[in-house]
Amino acid sequence: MAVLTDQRSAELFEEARRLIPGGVSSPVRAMRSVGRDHPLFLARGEGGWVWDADGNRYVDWVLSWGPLIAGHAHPAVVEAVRDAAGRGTTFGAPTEIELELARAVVEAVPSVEQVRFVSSGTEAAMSAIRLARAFTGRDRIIKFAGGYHGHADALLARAGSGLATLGIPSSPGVPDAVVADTLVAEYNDLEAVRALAEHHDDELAAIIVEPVAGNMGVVAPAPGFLEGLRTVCNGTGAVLIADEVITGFRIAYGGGQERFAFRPDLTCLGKIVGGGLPAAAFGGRSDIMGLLAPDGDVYQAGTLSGNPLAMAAGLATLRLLREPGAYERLERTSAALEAALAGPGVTVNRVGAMLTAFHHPGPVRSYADASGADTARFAAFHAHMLARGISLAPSQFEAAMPSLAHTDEQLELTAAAAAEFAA
Ligand code: KE4
Repeated sequence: MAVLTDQRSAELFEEARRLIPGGVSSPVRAMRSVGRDHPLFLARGEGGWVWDADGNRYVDWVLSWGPLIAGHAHPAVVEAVRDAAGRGTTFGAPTEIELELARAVVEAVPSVEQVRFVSSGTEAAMSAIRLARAFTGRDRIIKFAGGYHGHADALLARAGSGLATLGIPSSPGVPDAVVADTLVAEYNDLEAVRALAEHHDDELAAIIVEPVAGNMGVVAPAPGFLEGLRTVCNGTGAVLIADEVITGFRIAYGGGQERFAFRPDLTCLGKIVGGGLPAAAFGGRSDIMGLLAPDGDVYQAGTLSGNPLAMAAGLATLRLLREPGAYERLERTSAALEAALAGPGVTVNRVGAMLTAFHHPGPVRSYADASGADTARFAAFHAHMLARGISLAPSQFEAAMPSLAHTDEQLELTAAAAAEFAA
């Protein structure tokens, strides 16, 4: 399945870059970190397949960065969205279908007693941080270097130096003052978190963590790390926020908090919960969620929050995940992909249906480890695979997202293409 030409993508990109900054609506799509001078424009997807604007077919392991755990254009999801659209696309009012998805989320995610819908993971994380600050009356938050929680100002911080490790902006346009209360620690370094918490004790509002890091590439929590964060929060009165935008419904139906049996106070969800349409959510303890307007004074709002089409897509997707054998199928496909991508000089980190093939001798147990990956060799691997019709995330620091739709044929094609690179 060789790629014939990408002329149409190149032509579309020439116009796109004039009308849209960088030609894309989200930076990583530009495919610059794998050395391409233009991205592929995609036109159609079906199951684990995707076609680009030139008609080339690829096995798609990106699947829109995680929402499509049922694959592209799953008939049940398409039918649910089509049916909902026929009754109106948005009302700006509460709807029964929104309540149905809220019920499903509360039933699925162990720590979530109440939930509110938003339109992106960024909104979910931003709202959870505001809520934690209101609940505690404190301002300082701890995030982890290499952790990504969307592009809200307070979360676009990278590590400063020294114990204070006060955040410094990781993007122009983010005022120093906004990240002055964002502390940055190393993922899996529980001692560093304990020291920060001791140093900032009664100023600490929250710790926000991905139960499995997915934005430095996949890095699993060290044994005791998540429980240790729970203990730190219990000791300081800070709110523990689990950012399950990737892990939610993916590594278990109840997400990382089910798989690793830890209990956050608030949880952010995205991607899968919207079934491929713009929806995300944040939820948790009702004594915290109850501070939200209109019951409480913490303001948070959204025109399209709880959009009925996105609710329909989310519900249809969760129904597919509740079918008997769904997670066993995901595990089989993910283990097979792990084996397909393994090879000399490659360390594959996998937790359930999220994995990264680091071009790195290994082990990769931290952001510092991940940062040592050979990104040039990864870029060559990515190009090699793309030329053979296999689409991997165009960054060494992202995750492959196996789905219920991927087939043995697609796994075999992937393994064969990867083996050629290693040869
Ligand atoms: P969105 O605002 O992109 O819906 O969600 C932000 C977000 C929050 N939390 C986690 C753990 C996330 O991974 C994300 C977004 N993920 C990236 C890829 N890893 C989205 C891709 C993109 O930025 O284009």
